[in-house]
Amino acid sequence: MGNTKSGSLSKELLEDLKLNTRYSEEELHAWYQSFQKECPSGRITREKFESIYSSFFPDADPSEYARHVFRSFDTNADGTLDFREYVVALHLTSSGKTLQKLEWAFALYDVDGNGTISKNEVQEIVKAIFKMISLEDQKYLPEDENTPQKRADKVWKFFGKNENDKISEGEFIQGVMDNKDILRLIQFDKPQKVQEKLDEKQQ
Ligand SMILES: [Ca+2]
Repeated sequence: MGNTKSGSLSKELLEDLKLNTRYSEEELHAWYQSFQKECPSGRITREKFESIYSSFFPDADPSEYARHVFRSFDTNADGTLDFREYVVALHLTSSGKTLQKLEWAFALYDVDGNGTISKNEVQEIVKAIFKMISLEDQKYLPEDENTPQKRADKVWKFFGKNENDKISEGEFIQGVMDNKDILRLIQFDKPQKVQEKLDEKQQ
């Protein structure tokens, strides 16, 4: 592997990222600098990722959710993210096309990576999402979705599934596209806020 000089973004990688994300050359250079500073090894470990994520949620416990997000980003499952994986992932989850975002959401929910989503997997992610919502905010959730169990039941019912059924990627994407309510139930509803903080951090 051609290891590029530390401190500068290789031309190849720059072209690649300009093509695959919405970020400009200037932004990518700036991101790269701060990435190098935070992660001199050129890779973000899961622990580092969790600690960055946690700093956005002082009143809650996002470590479980961060662990799932990290897994969904770490596509070759080597336990770290390099600069390219990191930038592409942030692009996809913040400003990617709807289909790309839903493919990512499917990967997030497919905890064991076997290509289908089980009800247990929905419960696991929803539980992690709840840990990021402060107890105060949880009081304002609608009655039929104010616990992880109720919310998972609601999602499962929407897809018309029996307890032991599975959801395929195609069904998942179609279902969410057909019903905005489901999108709201499956996602953590402050992604914009998180993104703003991430952007701030990159300055
Ligand atoms: Ca699965």
